[in-house]
Amino acid sequence: MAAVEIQVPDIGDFDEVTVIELLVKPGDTVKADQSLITVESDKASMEIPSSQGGVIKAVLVKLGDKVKQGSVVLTLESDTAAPAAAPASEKKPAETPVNRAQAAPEIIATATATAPAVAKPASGGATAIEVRVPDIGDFKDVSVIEVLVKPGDAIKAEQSLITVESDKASMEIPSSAAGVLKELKVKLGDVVNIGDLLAVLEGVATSPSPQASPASGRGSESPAAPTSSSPSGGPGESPVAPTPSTPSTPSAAFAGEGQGEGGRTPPTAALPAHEPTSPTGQLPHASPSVRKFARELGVPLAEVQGQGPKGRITQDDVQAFTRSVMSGATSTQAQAAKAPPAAAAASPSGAGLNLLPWPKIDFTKFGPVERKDLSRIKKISGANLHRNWVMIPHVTNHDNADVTELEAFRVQLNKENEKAGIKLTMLAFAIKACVAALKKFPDFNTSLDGDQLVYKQYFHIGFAADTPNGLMVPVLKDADKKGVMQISSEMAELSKKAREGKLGPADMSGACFSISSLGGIGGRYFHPIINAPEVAILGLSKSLMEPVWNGSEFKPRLMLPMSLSYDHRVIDGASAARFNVYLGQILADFRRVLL
Ligand code: CAO
Repeated sequence: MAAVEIQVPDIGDFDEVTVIELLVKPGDTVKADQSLITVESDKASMEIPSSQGGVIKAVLVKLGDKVKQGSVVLTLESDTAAPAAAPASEKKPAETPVNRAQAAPEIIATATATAPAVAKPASGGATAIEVRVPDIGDFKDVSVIEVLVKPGDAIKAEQSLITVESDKASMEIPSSAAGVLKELKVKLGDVVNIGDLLAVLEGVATSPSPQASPASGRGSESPAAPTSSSPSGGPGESPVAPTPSTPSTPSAAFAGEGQGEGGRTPPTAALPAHEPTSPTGQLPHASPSVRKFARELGVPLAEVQGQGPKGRITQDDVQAFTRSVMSGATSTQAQAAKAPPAAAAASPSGAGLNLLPWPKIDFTKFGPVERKDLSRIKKISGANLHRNWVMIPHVTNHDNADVTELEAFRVQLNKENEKAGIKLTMLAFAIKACVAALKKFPDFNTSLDGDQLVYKQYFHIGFAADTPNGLMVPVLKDADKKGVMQISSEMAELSKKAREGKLGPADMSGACFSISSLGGIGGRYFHPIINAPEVAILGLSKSLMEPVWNGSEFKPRLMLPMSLSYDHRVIDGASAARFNVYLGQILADFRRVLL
């Protein structure tokens, strides 16, 4: 192992910058390209990455220090051989105990300048909002290397629109206003400068105001999210981190389990429903890594109280916010020391769980291995599944539905509609049957919100879809108002979009109840995990012919296994059994749907 000094790399036109955040401490193991500190000039903040991996021996800067290119940030025991930059040390270790390693100039920048947005009245009460390139400091003629949105997209304030790159850094340019994207004025490869028109949004004047942003003050800041300037990126990191917007409302926070790859789709939040604080009209001030961290957890940064210098949001703040929401209070509420409501299954001490650390095993000791990064969808849905599994007291009721007649009816309908290319699947009937059961047992169509149950008067049904990128849960809206034919064709459309990674946030939000059907694959009964804040989910397995006793003889009947998981805080076991029995009755005789 070699001792190495990590220096501030060439940070472009920035002369002296202030250390505003320490992201590591002595003893930490860091990877090459991992961010070590955040520095800030008057124009941008950026993270200084480590040029190599190793264990940190000493951090040589502190908050508030001024640093510039060449300043030594820290020393570490490198986990690689001494770099070429320090050949002398290999020859004369006694003379040069610490190798000097020049960090690669890979900078992750956050635009902290104003992103002007000018509102112009348009027809129909809507407002046309022009979004321009904000003051991005000393960067000139930066190239558009990524376009993150498309016309028709609903844009949130602060959502990244494009990624631009100079020779020193890349950064995402956020929208300063919310609205529907009418026109994108730039394309890949275009070169842009401060003031260039990026996009025209159509929106209503809400907070933040679509009027021209003031030139100073935190409220006018338009922080962008992290990107790495080099295509080489860090290990396991996409070179340009997608910047979906953070959800700002509880409903957005539960926009389905899986999300699209490619950064156009907001992440699913890993947080339970909570009351958002009233918008301040100010955009949050946080470093790229903290933004990324917040996005991964689904934490709406606008609601986090920054405790760092100048109100900057740190990783600790995001974690504290997560803990407070997990315990049923927002950070502000937590400060007010409110008692957690019933929805908070995990109290602050419970949320910690105090479990043994995850086993760290060198698998290569036992045989050859290959490592692959989890897909983005797996990471997001994993966080959701884990939370739901831990926070919801699940019980699963298993039952069978006799679908002999229904299957015959389905096959007959499919024959009749073969020419029209319409194919009805059992899942479409199951969705319709679930709507009838939800109407009869309204407790299943609720969400727990503190000490209250929210009864929904609409019937949007989520269904789990297996896609090459992982599990997605598109939502079939207003299933009560649709026939089985329409449900089938919409399901086919949504499944196709899911497989192609084209589901938008609206396609995945608002579900009241979900169905996970493994019937096309196989298996008998399973334990589906509830998709919070829903309170129940139905798992369907493969139907098989079984001998069923009809009181006088065994008859072959097609039996569909149903596994209904329910949140025991909301639903009693008896209700769940009744729900399943009723569902079975409908599926056995579909005319009951009409009753
Ligand atoms: N019993 C027996 N056969 C069934 C069945 C059941 N319960 N459900 C479906 N089938 C049959 C269908 O009739 C079809 O057969 P034919 O081609 O002969 O008509 C075949 O299985 C394939 O059906 P399908 O899966 O394409 O269609 P679907 O409407 O049942 O399901 C979808 C659509 C999107 C839900 C499904 O493709 C899928 O992705 N399933 C996996 C869901 C999943 O991963 N759940 C786990 C979530 S938790 O990790």
